[in-house]
Formats: sequence, C-alpha cells, structure tokens
Amino acid sequence: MSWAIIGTWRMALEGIEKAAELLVNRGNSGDAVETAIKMVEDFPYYKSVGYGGLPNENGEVELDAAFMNGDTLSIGAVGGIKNFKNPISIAKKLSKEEFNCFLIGQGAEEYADKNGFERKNMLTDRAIIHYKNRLKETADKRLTPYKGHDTVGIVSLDLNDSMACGTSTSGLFMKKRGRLGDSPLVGSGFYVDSEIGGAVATGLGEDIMKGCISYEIVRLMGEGCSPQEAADKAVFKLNNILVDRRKKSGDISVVCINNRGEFGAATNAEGFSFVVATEKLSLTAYVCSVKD
Ligand code: SD4
Repeated sequence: MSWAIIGTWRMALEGIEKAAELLVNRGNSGDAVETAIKMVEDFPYYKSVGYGGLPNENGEVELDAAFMNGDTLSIGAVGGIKNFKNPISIAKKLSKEEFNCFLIGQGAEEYADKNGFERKNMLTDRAIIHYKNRLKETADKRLTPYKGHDTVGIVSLDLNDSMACGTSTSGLFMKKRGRLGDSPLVGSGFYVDSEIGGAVATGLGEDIMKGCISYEIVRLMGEGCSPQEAADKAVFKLNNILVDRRKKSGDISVVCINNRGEFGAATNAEGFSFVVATEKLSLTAYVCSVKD
C-alpha cells in the first residue's frame, strides 16, 4: 500500500503539497483531488483555471471541470459554467448522481444553486485587461483562440488503494461561447480505474479528443505498460497520426499514475511542467521535455 498524487503544470504545486498531507494522514483520493484543484481555482493569478481565468470572446468566464471515482467509475462534470467559485466541487458532487451527472451552462448553474455551492464573479480586473488588450491586437482580424492555456488535472492514489482524478479549466482564451474542450470529457481529458491507474490531459482540447488519450493511457497500463511507456506511446501515437493526416498537432501533454504509485508524463510541447508527490519521492516538480 502506498499513496501518490500527480498534477499538470507548476501551478499544481501548492495544492499537491496540501493534498499529499491529507493522503499521508489516510485521507481519501477523492478529497485529495478536490483539495489540490480548489487551491488552483482559488488563486487569482492563474489565467486558465477558476477565479482569474481568461474569458471567452464575449468577455464571459465559462469554466469546465470533471471528477472521476476510480473505484465505482462514477463521473461528474460541468461545462461552460459561469459565476461559481469551485467548479471541481460541483463536478465531484455530480459524480454521486446516477443520472444527469454531466451538466452544462444554465443547467449546471441551477444544480449548483440548488445544492448550495458558492456563487462568485470569476472575472478579475486582470482578466479584463488581457481581454481588452487582445481585442485591440486583433482589431481588424478574426478572433482566434489564444494559445497559452493550461488545465489543472490531478490523479491520486490513497492508502486504501482507491484512485480518483479531476480537471478544471477556463478552456481557451477567446473561445466561442459554449465551446467545450477535452477537460470535462471522460476518456479524453481524464480517466481513472483503481484496478489499473489514471491519467489526465492538458493542451488543445480539439486535438486531445481525437485520441481519447486519457482512456488510451489507462488501457495501455492495463495491458502491462509502465505509466511512462503508456504516456509516451499515447502522446506520440496521437501526435504522429495528427501530423500525418492533418499536417499538424496541437499541444498534447499528459500525466498518469498506476495503482502501485508509479508515475509517467509525456508531452509534444516545449516547457510542459508537472508536479508529483509519492511516498518514496516526497514532493517534486519537474519540467518534462519533448522526446521522440
Ligand atoms: C481545453 N484542454 O479546453 C483545455 C485547455 C488546456 O492547457 O488544457 N490547456 O482545450
């Protein structure tokens, strides 16, 4: 029995630190995932998650989040939700529903209201400045989604061998109203099975979805690949298919752990970072480089 937790990007560090303490003290992996992601959602200077996330082309912050329980395979997700403080907590609550566990827009907001989740205007002054600058830069041109975008994704294993994962993002800056990426989509942005392992993704959702990459990584681990082999195989297979058939691939980065607490990470993009804490390693932040 051992514990482990891994997350995408340097921004996961403080949340993982807090969640690791919980795991050491026999906390469960679902609570660890929620704890880590809430810290990222609450920090106003991360421009791609929660409070302070950059808006869509209409100037609205629409947030996506998902949660999965690796024991029961229960899934909860929200897409394009506005004005709620912690989308990950709403997704986690939704994972307890047998039906209607993936809600979007107004329906997600009504559910959050009824269940007492805290409302908050998620658009910060800093985000408004970014938005206005972007409008000026693109004055006569068509608005296209902005490239810098990072989803926080966390996978966790607890001392009872239970696993969970979650994601949270504001998606692409200047996206169309109602656009969803991979992050709230099971199998693409996230997947976990406590009998095998779990994976989460970050990058260009439109391309990540084409390979259902998180499910693919868990499937490969189930066939005997180590987490690192599974992550490498899945990322470069998808990257190469996209380059062959479409001439280019968007950014695809993943992290994963198996149910023994071993981890892997892979990316086709420069500068992807991730954070991992395990019983053996304690807490480490890595920058993962492009291989192949
Ligand atoms: C999306 N995958 O909405 C998310 C954004 C992201 O790193 O992860 N960026 O497409």
